[in-house]
Amino acid sequence: MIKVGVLGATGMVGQRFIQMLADHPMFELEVLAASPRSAGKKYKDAAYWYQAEPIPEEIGEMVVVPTDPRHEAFKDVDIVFSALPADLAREIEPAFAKEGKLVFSNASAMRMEKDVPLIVPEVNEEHFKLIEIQRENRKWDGAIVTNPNCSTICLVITLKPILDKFGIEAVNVTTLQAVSGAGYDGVPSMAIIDNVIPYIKNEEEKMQTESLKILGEFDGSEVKFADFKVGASCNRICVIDGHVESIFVKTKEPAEPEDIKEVMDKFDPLKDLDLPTYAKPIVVKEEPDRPQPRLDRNEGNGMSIVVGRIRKDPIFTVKYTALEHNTIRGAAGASVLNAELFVKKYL
Ligand code: 11C
Repeated sequence: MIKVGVLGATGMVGQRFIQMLADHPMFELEVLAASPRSAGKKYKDAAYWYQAEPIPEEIGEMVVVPTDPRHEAFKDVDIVFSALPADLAREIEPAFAKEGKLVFSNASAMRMEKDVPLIVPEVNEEHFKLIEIQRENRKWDGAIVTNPNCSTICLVITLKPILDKFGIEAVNVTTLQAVSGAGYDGVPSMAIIDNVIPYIKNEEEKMQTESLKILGEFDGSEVKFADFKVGASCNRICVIDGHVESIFVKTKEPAEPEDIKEVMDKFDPLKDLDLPTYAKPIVVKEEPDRPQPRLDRNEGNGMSIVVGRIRKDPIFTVKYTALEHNTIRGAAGASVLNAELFVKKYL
């Protein structure tokens, strides 16, 4: 068992990390770290209780420590999962990497750094090789591995089988994003009932740039970004968990909706690795009114993207609707899967 810690353990994504690591066959949850406000308290008294899933009792009794890589609690920890806000992550994650820890981060701070892998295991595991360059550049014994923004993960998983088979010329996506994506600030935003907020700070830029890094090729020294354009339009809606995306794709080679369905259905690149958190990446639904967050967000324990309504588009080649559990597949589950794959194949 590899001993692990969670940074930002009391937040919305931190809680998801804990639920996913509580009884994990590869990782032993050793340290819960959070801000000075929470440090010294039992976890059950420090976290805001928002998630529906319960936290095991023994974890509730653990005492939260500060996010300090030199704190003795981290001595035997090899991996830390980071659910820190971006501004803190930029300062704290490098300090952990410098102290020899492998940081699997959900934060946006380091994602677009040239020597930092931005990984979706089913899509670009070869980008893990950037770690060697990162360690050499930064003189770290540890390393930082990031996962993308939740909306980006949903998009790139569905694009990857299309790109591999037909090539892509252009992508347009409109998102309908759940309030849990906004963290605790999202809870009061339930006041958006009977409303839609057509703006999420930096979200469109992240989707438009992160996607091209992930779908780009690592040439041995750097990632060459994918050569098509992604246009995104992002909206907040009054759903608790589950981001929905309307995706329009113009392919290079001709493709019919049936062809797209077939390549998505067959897409299962890591199925033989027996990774604990892995689930079939894309589940295609035939019913015309699916996917829906309440019915479909827990498909594959929240790790599968559910796709429906694959159909022709008169301007693009095809269009479809995709759903992702944003705090599992789009956040904590993404980091945990990155770590599982890394340990299994690259450590
Ligand atoms: C949202 N996608 O739903 C955001 C939350 O870059 O990891 C995640 C932000 C990020 O508001």
